[in-house]
Amino acid sequence: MLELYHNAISTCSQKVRLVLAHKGLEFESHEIDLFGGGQHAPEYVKLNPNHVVPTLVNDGAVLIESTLINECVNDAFPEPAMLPTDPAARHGARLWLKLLDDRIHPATGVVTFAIGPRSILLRQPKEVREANTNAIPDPARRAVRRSVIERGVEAPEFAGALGTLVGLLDRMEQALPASAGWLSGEAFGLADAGVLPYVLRLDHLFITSAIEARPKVLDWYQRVQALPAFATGVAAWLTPPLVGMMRENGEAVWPEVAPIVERASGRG
Ligand SMILES: N[C@@H](CCC(=O)N[C@@H](CS)C(=O)NCC(=O)O)C(=O)O
Repeated sequence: MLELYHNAISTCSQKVRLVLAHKGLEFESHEIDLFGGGQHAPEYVKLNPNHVVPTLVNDGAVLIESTLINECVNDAFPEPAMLPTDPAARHGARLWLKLLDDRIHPATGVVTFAIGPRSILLRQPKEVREANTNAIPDPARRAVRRSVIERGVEAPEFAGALGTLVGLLDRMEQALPASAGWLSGEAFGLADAGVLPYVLRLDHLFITSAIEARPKVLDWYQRVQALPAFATGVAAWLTPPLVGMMRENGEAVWPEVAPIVERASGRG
């Protein structure tokens, strides 16, 4: 019996739902309202002391950290396999996961909060917004969150973070085979499920042209979106009004964002 504490739009939740869906696993859903501060509720923090989603409960075992959750799901439910069998190829797939955890996820937080839900958060009463920001346990993350909500794309952290995400697209373009092929090796796997939400987020923030400018990334993105697991694990959870609002907010700041994308492109 699987129970997932997650959020529809959260990248880390999307990557776990993609893996669960690819393996045909159903779960009892507990949606956490991140804009409303549900991640800081005392009963949730008992499960996930980092105040973040997702958390998967598998037969009473509480699993946190999306990359490690997906590894555990792949071990516990081996079919279809989502890592190659060759040790060096497994290492290659895991390098993508390490890159996501080390650099891409923090950068995505900056870019997302500077553009996407910023308008919702700025409309909240200041004391609610401050209470939710102050509840973030890590002081560095707390400071960055405050900075990007207050200053948007003008925040000092923004350009570097967006450059890191453009760098991900460039790495993918270099790594993907000329036609078809996956980041995880022969088949769609943990690296592809891990990367997808971050490419999707760029799309949702109106940074779509950076994806379209890289033919192998675009082909990979379209092939992931055609998988049944994408429909079940990602698309079914997206609410068009929220995605539409994020895209509109992205379009509004595109004049400031486009030159940063341009400068970062091809730098690796
Ligand atoms: N390293 C964690 C990161 C989880 C994370 O940052 N989750 C975000 C959503 S994608 C979250 O819950 N954010 C709530 C907040 O920052 O207040 C993982 O991979 O599970």
